[in-house]
Amino acid sequence: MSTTNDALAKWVEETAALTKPDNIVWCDGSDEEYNRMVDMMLESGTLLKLNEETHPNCYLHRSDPSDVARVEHLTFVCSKNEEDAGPNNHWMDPVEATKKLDELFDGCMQGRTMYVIPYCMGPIDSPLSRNGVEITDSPYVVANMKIMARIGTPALKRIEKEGTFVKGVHSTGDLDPEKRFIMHFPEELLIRSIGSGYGGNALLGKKCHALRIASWQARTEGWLAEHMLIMGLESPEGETHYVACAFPSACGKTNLAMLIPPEQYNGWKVTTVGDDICWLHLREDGRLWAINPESGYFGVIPGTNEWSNKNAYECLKSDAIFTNAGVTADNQPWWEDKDDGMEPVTDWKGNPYDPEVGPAAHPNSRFTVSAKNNPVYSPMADDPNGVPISAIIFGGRRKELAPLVYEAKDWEHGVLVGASCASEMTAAAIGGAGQVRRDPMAMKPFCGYNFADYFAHWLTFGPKSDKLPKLFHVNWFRRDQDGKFMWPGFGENMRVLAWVLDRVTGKVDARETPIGYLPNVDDIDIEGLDVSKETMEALLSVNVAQWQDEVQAISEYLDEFGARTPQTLKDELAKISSALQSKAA
Ligand code: OXD
Ligand code: MN
Repeated sequence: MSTTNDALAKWVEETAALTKPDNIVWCDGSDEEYNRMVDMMLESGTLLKLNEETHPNCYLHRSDPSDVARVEHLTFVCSKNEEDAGPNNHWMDPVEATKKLDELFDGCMQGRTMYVIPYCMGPIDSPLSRNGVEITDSPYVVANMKIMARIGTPALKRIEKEGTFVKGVHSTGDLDPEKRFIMHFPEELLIRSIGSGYGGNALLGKKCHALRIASWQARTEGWLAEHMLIMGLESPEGETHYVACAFPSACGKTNLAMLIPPEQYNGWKVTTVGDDICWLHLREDGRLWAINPESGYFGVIPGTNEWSNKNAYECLKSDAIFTNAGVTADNQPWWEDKDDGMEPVTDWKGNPYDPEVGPAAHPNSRFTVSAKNNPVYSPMADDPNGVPISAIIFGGRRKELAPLVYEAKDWEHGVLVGASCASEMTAAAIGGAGQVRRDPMAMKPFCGYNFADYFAHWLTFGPKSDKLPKLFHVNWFRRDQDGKFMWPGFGENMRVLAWVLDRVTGKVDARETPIGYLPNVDDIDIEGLDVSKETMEALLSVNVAQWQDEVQAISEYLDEFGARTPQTLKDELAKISSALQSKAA
């Protein structure tokens, strides 16, 4: 196989000349090809077969122990102008970066096969989708890309018709962390990644293309590429609203996207359009329409059980790739809080399991599974038009301060709410777990350009339409004085979503506070929950002194972006500051 697209043919040739593979394979995306990759990896020991009876067609991959998460410190945006990457990104001069990478890529595929994977992010027939081609020397990447994106012949046909595509070159290199780089050249729509096989660093359609490069593309083309789940909420009356939620990595997007409503919401139907990435376009009808560019889930395994996420748990029963899970004596995958009464015998490194040494599954162990495995998969995920979004919900993981839920006063205020999100870091990236950091719109690791310009881009939508989604903020992670979570989370989050929908449809009033509209305490249904009214009052209160400190911290954060910070955000912050001031007085 080859291609009629000259630019693609030439780039593949040039890449092969540099990396010197033994042979080149163009991926057609077929099931046979997937099976061939699996067989090869079983042979080489890259994959291990799991219990065929309990987990048909499931495999375990154990990564190099140094290669288990995204590496933000080794991830660069190499725009021509450093200011365009902004203080939110590591930057390297593109000439210097190219020189460094050319040396590392030189001959790196000797003795290996080079795979060329044409892919399409989004439904093949959607004008909102975008094309890419990943070149890789990893069969693990080919197999995972097959699950995560629409790859192969249909994507290549689309590329040949449209001409444009994002280029991504990936090599696992020798997995030496000293020679690991994930580099983005947005002006060239180019990604070069070496030294890691981990999903976020190696499946280039995902974070590198669909977020970092796409966010840049989206700005120039007038749309938004966001780190958001997309879910459908259908009421018993048959009215469906779609909401998009931006939470940082490993903060429960997959769980929320597949939520099973508690008993008193019988008759409600939740469906998943996407669990991680959302591309938003403003249409002639004045609404923001969303597609999920992916076709699979690359989810965090630990904590997934029948109660926390039954739908994900079901997804994992067949046709899944597990990366860095533990294993039971009868060769079933195992992880912390699986709660199935089984015991692991082997840990994620392949050593005999010893709780004194560490967990059985790595805290950032992952599953890769087709979205079609999800019992509540929304067929709208394949609709070329996407879905209209009624509400966008920002959030983070914060022990204190941020209430359970609040609504922004308008679009401009909502952009400030998104821009000032902060969250405790998780195991999804190497370093810093537990530390609170600003994570605007959950895009800190993923925005491919200067955050100040990104905020300004968000603000441009405000004047364009009066039918934009309402903007909200949630925090499922508040803790009490004993460190215990105050809100049960998981399926019970439906109670908060119900309030959000009531606000969208104008069915319920709210209290105006300096930080936004908060629910009246009785408007969040807590029937059947072990949560007291006092706890709800605490979850739905605004601590004026703490918020005054927060406003100061947000102001300092916005100043980090210098003159590029939109004045509108500063004005919005000043309004909050003076409202807090009058409360304090
Ligand atoms: C992910 C992440 O894998 O955000 O989705 O790290
Ligand atoms: Mn993510």
